[in-house]
Amino acid sequence: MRFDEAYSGKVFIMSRATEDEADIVLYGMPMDWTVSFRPGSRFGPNRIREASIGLEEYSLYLNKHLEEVKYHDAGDLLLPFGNAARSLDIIEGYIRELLEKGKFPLGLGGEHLVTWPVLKAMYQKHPDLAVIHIDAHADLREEYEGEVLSHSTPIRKACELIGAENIYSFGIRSGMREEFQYAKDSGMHMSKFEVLEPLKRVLPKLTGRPVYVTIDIDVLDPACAPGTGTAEAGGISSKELLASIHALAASDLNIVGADLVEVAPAYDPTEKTQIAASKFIREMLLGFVK
Ligand SMILES: [Mn+2]
Repeated sequence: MRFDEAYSGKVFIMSRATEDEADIVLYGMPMDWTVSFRPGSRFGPNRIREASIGLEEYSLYLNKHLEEVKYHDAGDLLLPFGNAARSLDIIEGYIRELLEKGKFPLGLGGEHLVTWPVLKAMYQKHPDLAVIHIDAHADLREEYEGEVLSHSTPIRKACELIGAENIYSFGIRSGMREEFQYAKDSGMHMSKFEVLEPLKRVLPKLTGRPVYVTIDIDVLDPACAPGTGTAEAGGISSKELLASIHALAASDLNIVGADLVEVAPAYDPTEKTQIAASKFIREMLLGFVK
C-alpha cells in the first residue's frame, strides 16, 4: 500500500482521475518527525486540498483555467512514523518513478527535509539542475543535535550534492552565523530578506536550465501564514510570493518540479495559511508547466 487510505478521497480541485491522464502529479509527503520546534506539518497536504474547494478554477493573474492543465492528485504517500531514513527512501523511489514516466512532480509537505530525497532523484535525471529555494531559514546546518536528517539541513545537503553554485536561496532571514558564513564561502547565491526583486535579477542567468523550485510557507510573514512550525517575524507578503511565482512562470526557465512545504494547520484557527497555500499551488499548477 503506497498511499494512505485513511486520507483518500480528498483531492485538490479538478484533479484528473488517473495518473495516466496527467502531465503533473500532485502528491503529499506527510512527514514531520525531524522538526526542531512545533510539529504538525504532516497534516498540511490535506488541509491544503480542503482549502482548494474555496478557490476559483480560473486565475486572473495568468488568464488560465485549471481545465487547461492536466494534473492528478495522487494523495499522501504512506510514510513510517518516526523513521526519517525510510520515509526519505520511499519519497525518493516514488519521484524516480514519476520522472521515468515523464511526469512533473508537485509536492505538498510536510517538513522541509522531504525536499532532500526529491532533489536526489531530480539531480540524477538532470545533472545540470539548479534549485530555487524560497524560505525564511537558510536550512544550511550540517546537523541538528547530532542528527544530519533534520528539517534544518536540506539545503546544505543539496549544496554538497549538486554544487553550491547551483543553489539560489531567497528571503532568508534566520539561521546560525555559521550558516551565513557557509553561504558566503561556498559560492551559493543567497538573497537575504527579499524575494521578488533579487529573483527577477537572477532569472535571466538560469534561462533554459532545468530548475527545481522549493517554497517554504514560512517565508511569508506570520501575519499571512501563522500555520507553520517555525514562524519567523519580518517576512514577505502573500502578494510578493504570488508575484514571485508569476515571475518564475513568465521566465524562460525549464521548471522540472516544485514543492510547497511546512504548512502546519493546527497553529492557524483562521485557516488562512492553507487557504493561501492552496492559491499558491493553483498558480504553480497553471504557471510552471508550459
Ligand atoms: Mn523555513
